Amino acid sequence: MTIRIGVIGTGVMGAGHASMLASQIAGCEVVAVADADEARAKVVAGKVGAARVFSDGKALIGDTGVDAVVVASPDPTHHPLVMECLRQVKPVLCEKPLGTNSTECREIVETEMRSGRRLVQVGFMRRFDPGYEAVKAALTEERHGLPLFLHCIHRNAVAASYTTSEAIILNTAVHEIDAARFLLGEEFVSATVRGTRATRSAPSRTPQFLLLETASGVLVDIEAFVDAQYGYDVRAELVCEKGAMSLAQTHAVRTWSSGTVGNSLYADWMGRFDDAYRRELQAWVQSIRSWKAVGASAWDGYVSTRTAELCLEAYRSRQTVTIDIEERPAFYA
Ligand code: ISE
Repeated sequence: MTIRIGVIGTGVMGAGHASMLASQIAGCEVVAVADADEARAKVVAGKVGAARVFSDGKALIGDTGVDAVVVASPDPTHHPLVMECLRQVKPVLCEKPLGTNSTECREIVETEMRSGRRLVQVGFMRRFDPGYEAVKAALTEERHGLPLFLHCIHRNAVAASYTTSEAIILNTAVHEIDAARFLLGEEFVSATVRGTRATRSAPSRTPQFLLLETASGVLVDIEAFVDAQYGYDVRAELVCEKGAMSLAQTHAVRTWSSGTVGNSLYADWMGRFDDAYRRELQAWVQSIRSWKAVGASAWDGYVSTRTAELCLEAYRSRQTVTIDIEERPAFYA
């Protein structure tokens, strides 16, 4: 059975997902594309061979020829579109964040639980990155003993001019929040957050430094800096009792020139996590066929946003904030 997919949103992420689904993912076809900018949707639909184009995401979800939906439209549309997918009982892969706040995410969780079926996957693609997967496997087997520190770096070359200090926590550092939960398999209990001074290339926002503690006492630090100018750079090093593991950097090219040797960097996440996106999409399509959910759940979407919100509180108050996440419902075990 070929899964007929509708893609909502044709910006960088939506266009990327549509093209990957159409050309590299087995067991599916892209049959419909939606974007408020219908002309842009038409261009993407033409490239991926989708016959139907919509300017309204909800109309795409209601199309009887669409079996499953990718939501990659602007963040404020995620909650209403995912709620509509739940109403229409259609599996949905929603880009992060699941909602603009934890109340919206919680409503999705409650509605999905009432439906009795796991229909929502959140696009935290790092869970499908071979590097993060290898670190998780080593941790699960306790190959290097128990974890003590997780050092994370998340640098973007440039951010959109409207990006705020708050968005650096809610939209950028939230990746590390989810990745740390995925690796360590536990929740955070406290957060302290500070901004540095602003940089001269982006005076309206400050790079962020987050220090979080998990329930078992692992310390996780996150540098989130979206104006690093030189390229996209994501790193993580996990220090355990008798060994340490660091994500191998994946590089496009190594260059010898002018007396130096160096690796080129990807410009953004689309290149660095290309493999992770492909594996995420393939796993999602397979999960629809087998009705066995994979990846980050709606619960993970809720917890990551709730944790990021509390980090925001810690940033604003300059106080250490307690994080008290409710027990995970058995539905998401
Ligand atoms: C963006 O939305 C992403 O999801 C990227 O992975 C991240 O690096 C970037 O900072 C976000 O704005």
